Amino acid sequence: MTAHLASETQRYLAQAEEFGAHNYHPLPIVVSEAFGAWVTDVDGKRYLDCLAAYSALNFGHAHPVLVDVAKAQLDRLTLTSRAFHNDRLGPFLEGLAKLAGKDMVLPMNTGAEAVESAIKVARAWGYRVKGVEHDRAKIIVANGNFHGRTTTIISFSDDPDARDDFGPYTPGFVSVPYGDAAALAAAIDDDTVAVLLEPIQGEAGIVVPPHGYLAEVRRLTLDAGVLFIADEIQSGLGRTGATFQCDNEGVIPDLYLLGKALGGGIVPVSAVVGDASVLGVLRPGEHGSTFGGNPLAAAVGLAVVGLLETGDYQRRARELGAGLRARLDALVGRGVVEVRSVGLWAGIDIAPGLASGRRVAELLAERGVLAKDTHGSTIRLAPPLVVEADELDWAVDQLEAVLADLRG
Ligand code: IF1
Repeated sequence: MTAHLASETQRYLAQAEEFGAHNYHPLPIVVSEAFGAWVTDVDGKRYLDCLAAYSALNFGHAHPVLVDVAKAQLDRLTLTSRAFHNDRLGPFLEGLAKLAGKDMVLPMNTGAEAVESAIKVARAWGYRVKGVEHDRAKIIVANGNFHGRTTTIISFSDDPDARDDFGPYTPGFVSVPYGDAAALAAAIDDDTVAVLLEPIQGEAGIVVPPHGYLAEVRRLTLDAGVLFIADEIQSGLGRTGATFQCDNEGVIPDLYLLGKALGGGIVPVSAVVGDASVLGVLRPGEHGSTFGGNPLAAAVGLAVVGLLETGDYQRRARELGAGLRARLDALVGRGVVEVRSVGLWAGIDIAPGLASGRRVAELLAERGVLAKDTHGSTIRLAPPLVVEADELDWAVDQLEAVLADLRG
């Protein structure tokens, strides 16, 4: 299988196979360095990165501003725990809160931690503010969701790969069809404390709900006294041409869940961002994290906020995304059955029977384009927002050629 690969790559593949848990099936590419939208493997081959670590690299690999901030902080202070204050956390919390137009930030590390934190906050808010009977809180989620890999989060997943054999499962979640506001309305009852949704479902294949769905969810949750929690961990921070995908729908959730690109592709940084009326329910000692809000993460996170405040990355995603979408639409009927995209985030459904998404990703890699398949036959494109128009054109040229070869 790997005989055709260069020797350096083969060596690393064998090492990972022998010593690593087999919870992934990566493409046989061993990246050793990267800058901007391009990565280089151990054998010197260059690839255009059209995955951007699932949108954790919105600002590209080794963004100079972010690397400089990280390097400076490494020589000053990297960790204190939250037993003490540090001089980087406050500026980050204020900057992020103001970027989101909210009062308060709960800093964590991974996206799943932000989701888990929001579940705890929503439940505590339900009992302490809304007056829901203890241990009866319910949170409405959507079919096809992906919010992380912890046991509570996979308890409300409907993906067998994500949840099978990991029970017993955490109760208190109700799943409804994504995009169906009437179904969501019918699921709300007196024990409902929150609705948790991805504004666009990423892992499901960049599933964009009908325009107006999120606004209707916001109206329903406001009317019912239920929190609206938007998981913008993948859709947020410039990816869809706005600071948050909720902005594109004119919606302000009670809580934004952020992660991935918040750490600039350098350190894990996540956060729950919301109003004091919600996040203020937490009391000292009720929640925390060893690394949450550490000075290195906060320094990088504040620099990321600075990049987003320019609006440049959101504009690039909008403008470049329009050109990308036009190119991809031209592939429909030529090996592609459907394209979904917002900003620089696209899901491309390959014609059934032509090839699996995995096979298309392998063939794209041979041509120097890194992309990821999802759910069988969808290819995701999510390049860093620093990508150039001609590079995107070149990437679509490679996809066009792969499809032409497959169609024979
Ligand atoms: C893997 C998927 C994407 C996320 C949303 C929370 C999290 C994620 C909307 C949790 C994380 C990552 C996880 C990573 C691959 C990637 C992924 F394929 F798994 F589903 F993006 F679609 N909310 N998504 O997308 O954040 O704890 O990972 O920091 O598990 O392989 P995390």
